[in-house]
Amino acid sequence: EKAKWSKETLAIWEKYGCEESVDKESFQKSFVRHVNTTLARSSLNVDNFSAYQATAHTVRDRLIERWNATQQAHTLKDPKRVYYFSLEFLLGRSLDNALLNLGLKEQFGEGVKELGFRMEDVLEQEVDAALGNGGLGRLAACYMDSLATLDYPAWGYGLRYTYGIFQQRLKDGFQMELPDYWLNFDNPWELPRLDIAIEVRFGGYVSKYTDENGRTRHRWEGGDGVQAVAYDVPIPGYGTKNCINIRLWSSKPKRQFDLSRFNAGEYEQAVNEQMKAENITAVLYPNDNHMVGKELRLKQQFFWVYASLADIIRRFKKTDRAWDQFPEKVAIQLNDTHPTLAIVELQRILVDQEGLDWDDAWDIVTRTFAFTNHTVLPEAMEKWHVPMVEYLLPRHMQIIFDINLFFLQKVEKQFPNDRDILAKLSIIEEATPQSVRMAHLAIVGSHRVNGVAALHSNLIKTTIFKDFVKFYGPKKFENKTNGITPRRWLHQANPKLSNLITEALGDKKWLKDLSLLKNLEPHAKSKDYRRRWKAVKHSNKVRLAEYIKAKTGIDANPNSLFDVQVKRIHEYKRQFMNILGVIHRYHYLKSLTPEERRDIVPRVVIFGGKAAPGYHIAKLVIKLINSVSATVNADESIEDLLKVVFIPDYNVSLAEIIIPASDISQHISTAGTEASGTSNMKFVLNGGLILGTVDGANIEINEEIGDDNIFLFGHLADRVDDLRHAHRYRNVPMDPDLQSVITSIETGNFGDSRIFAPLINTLTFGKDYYLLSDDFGSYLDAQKLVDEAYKDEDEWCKKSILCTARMGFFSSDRAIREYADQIWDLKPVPAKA
Ligand code: NTF
Repeated sequence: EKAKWSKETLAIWEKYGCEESVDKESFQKSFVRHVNTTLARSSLNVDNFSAYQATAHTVRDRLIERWNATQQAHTLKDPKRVYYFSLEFLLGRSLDNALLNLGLKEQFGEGVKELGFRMEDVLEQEVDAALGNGGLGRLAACYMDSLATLDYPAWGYGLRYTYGIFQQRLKDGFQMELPDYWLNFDNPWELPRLDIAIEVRFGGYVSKYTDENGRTRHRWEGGDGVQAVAYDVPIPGYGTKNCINIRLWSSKPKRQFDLSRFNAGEYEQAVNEQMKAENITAVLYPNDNHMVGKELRLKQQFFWVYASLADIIRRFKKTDRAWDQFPEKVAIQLNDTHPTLAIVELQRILVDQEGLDWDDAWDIVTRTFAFTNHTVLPEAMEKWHVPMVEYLLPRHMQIIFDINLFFLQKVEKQFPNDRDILAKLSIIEEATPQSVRMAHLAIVGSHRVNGVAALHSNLIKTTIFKDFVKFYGPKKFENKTNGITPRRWLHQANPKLSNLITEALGDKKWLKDLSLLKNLEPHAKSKDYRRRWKAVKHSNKVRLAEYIKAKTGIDANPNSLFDVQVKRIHEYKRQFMNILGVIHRYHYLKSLTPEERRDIVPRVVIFGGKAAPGYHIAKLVIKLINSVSATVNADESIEDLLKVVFIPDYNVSLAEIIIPASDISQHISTAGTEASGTSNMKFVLNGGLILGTVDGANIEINEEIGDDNIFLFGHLADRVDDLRHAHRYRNVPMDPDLQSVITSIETGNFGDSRIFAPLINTLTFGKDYYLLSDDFGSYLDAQKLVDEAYKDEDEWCKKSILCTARMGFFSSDRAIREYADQIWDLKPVPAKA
């Protein structure tokens, strides 16, 4: 286009195409302009929220510049790109993150102050983008931060839900869910691309025909269409000009409405189609580690992968390359099995539309995809009923059967006459009705499969996917231990600690190379440094105590030991064991003489987390925590020795307040159930110690930080099967300490005990599947060690510093480099200054 323009025209473009400045004055100029024009407000009518909007728009302008420059540079260079397919991106707030990653925090902070606002208040106005449930969605967000920071050519693809994860309120100690209508006000962190709209189809039928070469071909025809409209979310890297993109699809009706019906006066039916179309991306499914086989969810998955693949292929086709080069330009990472239909859809495009032979197409497909597994829990494994898939996606169902047929033929060849292994490996589960096992499809259609922590990656090879290892050999399966971004989880969430670290290390290089934190170790020996480290932790605890007071009315004394468990509420995560331990502590405290009490370390036990709306046992755990909280906090005889707090509506921005304030946090899943955990990494990075089981990434954290700096307890993963077997077939007596706590609940010490019967039954009739009784004794012992250790404040502080110093490995930068080198074959492409 440019070539066509006259010199004069070009000169005008260049004159005004210069970058927006980033100094204080230009901030103020943009801010006032946005107040007056974008917000259409007079300068006399600006509240904190308007100040947030004006600041956000000012930052957005600068973000878009970088976004444009990066996309242009990548288009020009046409390198291999990675596409991260994730049904969840739990981004949280964007303003503070953008200010820090762009290096604008100081001058813009000054600028806003002179205009009469405090940056802290401005930042508080932003609502979280909460398009995820928990660890899986937040991991995707950390990975995008690292991909941008390391200059990798990468895109995220996901859905733009109108409603994110529900907001949690408490009523009489019970969880209540409120819709998260996060788009109520304008969202400055997205760029609507209303011109990029892709028609997606459901239903219809398959027709067969013979092509000019005499080959039998298939065509998917008919069905109902909806539109996928693109919204782009810029993700700025830290200390680079690169800014990558997450493209989120929103569903819109194909036509405004059915004109014939409208003209016939059937207005309601006429808008029906419109409403149905908009339903698809209306709401995020609120289940963590649990599959619910709803048709709308399957529609979401297909809608998303269809639009994303069409978009990727459109980009690929611009360069006129042969199809066999597709995997040299495109890597697609499947974040769990949610996007597995992409494997089928790419095969359909190549065979039905592009006319490739099945085998050539399949080779391209398998070289393109790689699959990350995030859980071994059976209830989380995605399975779709064949009749449902057939009805919504008739051609895809045929292709799945064919993929399975060719796959099983190869299995048969390798293991002749082994019926058993065929049934075990089959993509189709033979039940009534039949189901598609999405994990099997994902493995067969990918060149690489990975778990998310060392133990987990070994477990998938020896348990759920062991027969695939027999067939493919072990090389297809590898480990990529999760990581977290130190930009958000230390620099942004804990600015005081970040400054103290920078001061000790001399510069901020550690934010891009977290292994440099090891140079903090010698400072653990400095008394003065320890004093200042402690002061930072204390002020973070004061900040959290203020938040707790404001939200719950509870007084949490910052001089107490802050003991935190914040994560989704789930039986396998064992918040139930934690609160039972609290009851045990409460009874113990009540049994002490005033003399004995003087030796007690006061504790504040803090809980937070959402339960899936249909998960009744998890909801009862929340109620029990709140009942115990009410009893204990009201018991004046206990004074400040024990406080129990449930902080409602745990989310990313709340995590940013809670995590830096923790002394000890609990990661106490039954061994072998938590694939990795990522908050464990965040706590330790912030100098919090952890109390945990030998599970997930706790194990690797232990290896890095050393036995002296972590409190591990409980049975190991290889004992779990036997212990469960014992509960099931023998009469194992309950741990006596646990028994007395249960009796206390049943006596009514924490309100009407009948409410809690189903919860208590999980330990008895439920055969204690998560092994609370087996681990309770060693849990209480570990808690005693925590109490003892905390009495020596100075020793504790040394441990705290060493924890932070030894966490370099857990940066998401390390994880992303491993993916890029070992799975994607991807090279950085800086967009340059
Ligand atoms: C979660 N899995 C795991 O439960 C966590 O242990 C892990 O840290 C995160 O993934 C990120 O890898 C899921 O949410 C899912 F979907 F697999 F159930």
